[in-house]
Amino acid sequence: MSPRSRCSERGVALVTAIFTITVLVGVSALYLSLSWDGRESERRAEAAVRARLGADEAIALAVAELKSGVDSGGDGLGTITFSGDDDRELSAAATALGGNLFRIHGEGVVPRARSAADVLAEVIPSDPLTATLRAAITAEGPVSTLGNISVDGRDWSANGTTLVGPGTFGISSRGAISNGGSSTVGGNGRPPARPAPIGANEPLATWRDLTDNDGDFTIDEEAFDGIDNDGDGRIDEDTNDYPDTPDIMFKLPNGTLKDIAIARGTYFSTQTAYESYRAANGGILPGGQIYFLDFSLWQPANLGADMNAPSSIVVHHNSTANALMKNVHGNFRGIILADFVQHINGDFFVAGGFMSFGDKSIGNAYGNGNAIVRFSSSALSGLPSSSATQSVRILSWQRAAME
Ligand SMILES: [Ca+2]
Ligand SMILES: [Ca+2]
Ligand SMILES: [Ca+2]
Ligand SMILES: [Ca+2]
Repeated sequence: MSPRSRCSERGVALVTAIFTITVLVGVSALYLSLSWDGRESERRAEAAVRARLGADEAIALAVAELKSGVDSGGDGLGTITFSGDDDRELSAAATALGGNLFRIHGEGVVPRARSAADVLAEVIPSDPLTATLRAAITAEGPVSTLGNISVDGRDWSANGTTLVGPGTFGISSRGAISNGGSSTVGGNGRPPARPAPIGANEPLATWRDLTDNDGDFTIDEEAFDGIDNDGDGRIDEDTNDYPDTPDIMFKLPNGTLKDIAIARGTYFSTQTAYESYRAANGGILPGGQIYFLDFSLWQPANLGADMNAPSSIVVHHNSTANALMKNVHGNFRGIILADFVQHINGDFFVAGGFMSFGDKSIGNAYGNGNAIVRFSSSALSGLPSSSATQSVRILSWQRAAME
């Protein structure tokens, strides 16, 4: 073999080696590039899922605020902002659309991905407590009216300014009713007058409606006492007497209204505590609440410098049913459940009704000044619920485009 041909062979081998190395390097680079791309797209896919779950979680938290009525961050009901140490940024905001409808926009942001969703939600309020009152003033004991008080059982609008129907009695008592001074009483379609027109007062009310309300062929068989007296599995389904307590009147177990008020921060064991609460709310008793005042003498009983909305429930009742509400003034929409009432002052205005639970041997004296008590079925149908949470129905849930 000539030196020339050996040289040529080495050249071929070198070229082959260089080519092989080049191919190997190329294949390796391609492999590395493909596997990098694969991991990156996996990371992006995982991030997209985390962002989407984050947006959904933010919306779920906003819905929880709407349900509970508790604004956890103090930034508005239905507004959520959350930065986790897991690199997630969650946010949601609820916008009221009118009625009970809300639009909730939620976003989830994580490294490599963002996601958003829009939800249309309807808040469904819990069933309100309902009170069937026989009159603007309903009492177990005797009732006397004095001064210039005007008691009107005709049906007024929820704020007591517009007459809407004939309504019910002005005053109903299981005992006697006397209308003294210049007081006037109206009801059942007749305006307040002196003497009270026929149908305005209901003295010696029996609380039996002589109707078989539950269809068991027995009429008025139940004591209104929170107990299933006839053992048919139903409590107070066809009653024959005055309800024993405010709880029983609402068909709740005894102690329920007090427990609700304690849970909602509207229970007061002293008049001082009640007055501090009222002062902190600008002198007005906020609406939509159940207030439980658990002290024996409330004097003067001030229900607010201006009328609350929506309706509230005020219970002034103690364990011996002898709490006294005296020198009542202010403005109120809803129902006042007291043991005894003595003297309603000149500026007092109530739309809704009064009901008292004290022993029938002790009287209630309503009167003084130009106080006005007006029955209002709409004020009584807008009472708060015994349930603290409302339900939320999701009407639509859409992924939103993000930049
Ligand atoms: Ca019956
Ligand atoms: Ca009945
Ligand atoms: Ca029963
Ligand atoms: Ca009963």
